Amino acid sequence: MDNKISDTCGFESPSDEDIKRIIAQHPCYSKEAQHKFGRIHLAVAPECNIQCNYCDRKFDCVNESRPGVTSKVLTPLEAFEKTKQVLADYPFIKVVGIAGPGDPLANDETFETLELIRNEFPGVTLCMSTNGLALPEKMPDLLNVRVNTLTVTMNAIDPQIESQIISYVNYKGKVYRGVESAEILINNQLEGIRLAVEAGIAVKINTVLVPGINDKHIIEVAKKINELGVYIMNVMPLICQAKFAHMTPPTPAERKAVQDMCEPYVLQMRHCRQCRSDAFGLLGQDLSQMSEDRRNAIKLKNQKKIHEDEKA
Ligand code: CLF
Ligand code: SF4
Repeated sequence: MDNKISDTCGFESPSDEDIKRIIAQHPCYSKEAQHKFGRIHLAVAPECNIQCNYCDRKFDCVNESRPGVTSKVLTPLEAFEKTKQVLADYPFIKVVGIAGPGDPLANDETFETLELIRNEFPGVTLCMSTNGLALPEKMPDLLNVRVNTLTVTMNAIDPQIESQIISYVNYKGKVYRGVESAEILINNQLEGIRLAVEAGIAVKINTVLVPGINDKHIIEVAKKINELGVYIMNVMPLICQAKFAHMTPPTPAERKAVQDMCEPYVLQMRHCRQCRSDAFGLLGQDLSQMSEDRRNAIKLKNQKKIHEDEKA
């Protein structure tokens, strides 16, 4: 029998109880949790190893984050200091995520940052969002820092369709284009997802709905990820920029129709806010975009609540 990857690197898979608790406190994995628990994104990963046709590299990774504002890239130490401060000020933040502005797995700083945070905060949920190209080879590193929740952006399982969405992949020092690049990406995504599920990581798939290209195909992605044991799927509307600047984004009704079609196969996330790669706070209440006064008011309100809870 094949060794599991978790066996080969001494990783202990979380118990079912741990996974349930992690999901219940994760604002993206649980509809209910979004109102109670927050996340902080650390923008430590500027480089990317693929080129999506809807991505303008001046901005955040559109596979997970809303583009339009360039995030300030932090060093691992700056990110660590920021995390310490934010977790102390806003204890309802339970998840620390890395989602760009490029691909986390194409940047060594991702793991330097996660290691600092894991050592200081062993109980925090570590989250990451990736295009999945480097996932199989980086899986030991993910397990080493104990990433708990992982998002892979997967827009197609058919290389012909995927090749219309990406321009190239840069894999092991070589640039691939066309169907060949799509085959490499899809194979690595599927293998990476398989390894992550096997190791007990709760996996989410983001799929960008690109009208006229993958709209009728997304149901095949849903069927496949159901087989692989993925927990939840997030169908995101295309943001039209770069090579796809001339296209028309899906309407909310078109997106809902795709979500409804996929729901029988895999749980659908319908509350995504396409947040920035440096966002923190509750989804839809991004503290990074608020004035100091407003942030302080929220901080005080929370401190008061904690004080009251302690007295009760
Ligand atoms: Fe961040 Fe993504 Fe983790 Fe959530 S976001 S890395 S899974 S902690 Fe959430 Fe934001 Fe949507 Fe992402 S609302 S863009 S799905
Ligand atoms: Fe852009 Fe993200 Fe695609 Fe990389 S993975 S090209 S950063 S959208």
